[in-house]
Amino acid sequence: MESLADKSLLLNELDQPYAVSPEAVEFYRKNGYVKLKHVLSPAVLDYYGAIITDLVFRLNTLIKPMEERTTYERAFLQIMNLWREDDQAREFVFSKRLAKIAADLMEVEGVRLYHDQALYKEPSGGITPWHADQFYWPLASPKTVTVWIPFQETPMEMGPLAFAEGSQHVEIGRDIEISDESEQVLADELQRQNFSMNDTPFELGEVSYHAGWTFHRAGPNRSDRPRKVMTMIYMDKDQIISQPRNHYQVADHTTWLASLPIGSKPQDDMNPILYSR
Ligand SMILES: O=C(O)CCC(=O)C(=O)O
Repeated sequence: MESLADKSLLLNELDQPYAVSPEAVEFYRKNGYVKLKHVLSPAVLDYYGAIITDLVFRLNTLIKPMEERTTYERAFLQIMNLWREDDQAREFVFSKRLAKIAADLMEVEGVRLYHDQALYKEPSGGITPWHADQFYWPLASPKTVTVWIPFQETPMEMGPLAFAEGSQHVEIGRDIEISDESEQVLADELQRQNFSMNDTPFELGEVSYHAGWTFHRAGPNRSDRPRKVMTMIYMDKDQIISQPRNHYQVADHTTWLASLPIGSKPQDDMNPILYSR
């Protein structure tokens, strides 16, 4: 059990700004992602990792054996909007430190939460196929970014997140959902267009931020431990809801944007502003 003093240290860390260097902003603008070290301490990762892990295993409903799952289901357990389930998960998701980094990288005045999601790749979990997230989102501008936070050091055998550098600038494969087909078609196309790939381990405390249109994937989890990851998806606070272009976007409009009118801004109830300058 944390003492009150220890807990306030953790909360303070989640609130304090992290210095994003001009080089990191430039790297993100060019490559559509950036990996940043020493963003969260082992104490914060330990404490909130335990809370989020507990929620994941309590709320998870995907219990079929691996052999009976689709490629998507083999990739991870996916539990969404934990901030609405638990006050301590909300403390983590509402971290100003993490939200300000998102605003700094996107070079915007402030960010709203689109939603959060825990992505736990179980031991023997499969690949996360190549994809770009914004395919799923009825959002007008490309000013969206996901922070990917591993709760443990993540060596290659656990399936760290990998990125096709600069792929947010090209309009390939923007109509393909996560699937065996996306893995095949996008791997071929990204290679044909000579995109270099960053596929490297994550140290403890290191996180990545990737833009909504940046292509990314992850390898399988060959270790005997779950790859525990929490993510938050942020959008420019002035983001506008666009006409859904596929059935996933229709569902997202209802689930994450409260079915607000097309052309309007998301609202605080479902999509709170987490940082504003
Ligand atoms: O964690 C993974 O394997 C995939 C993560 C991902 O696709 C995302 O956060 O957008």
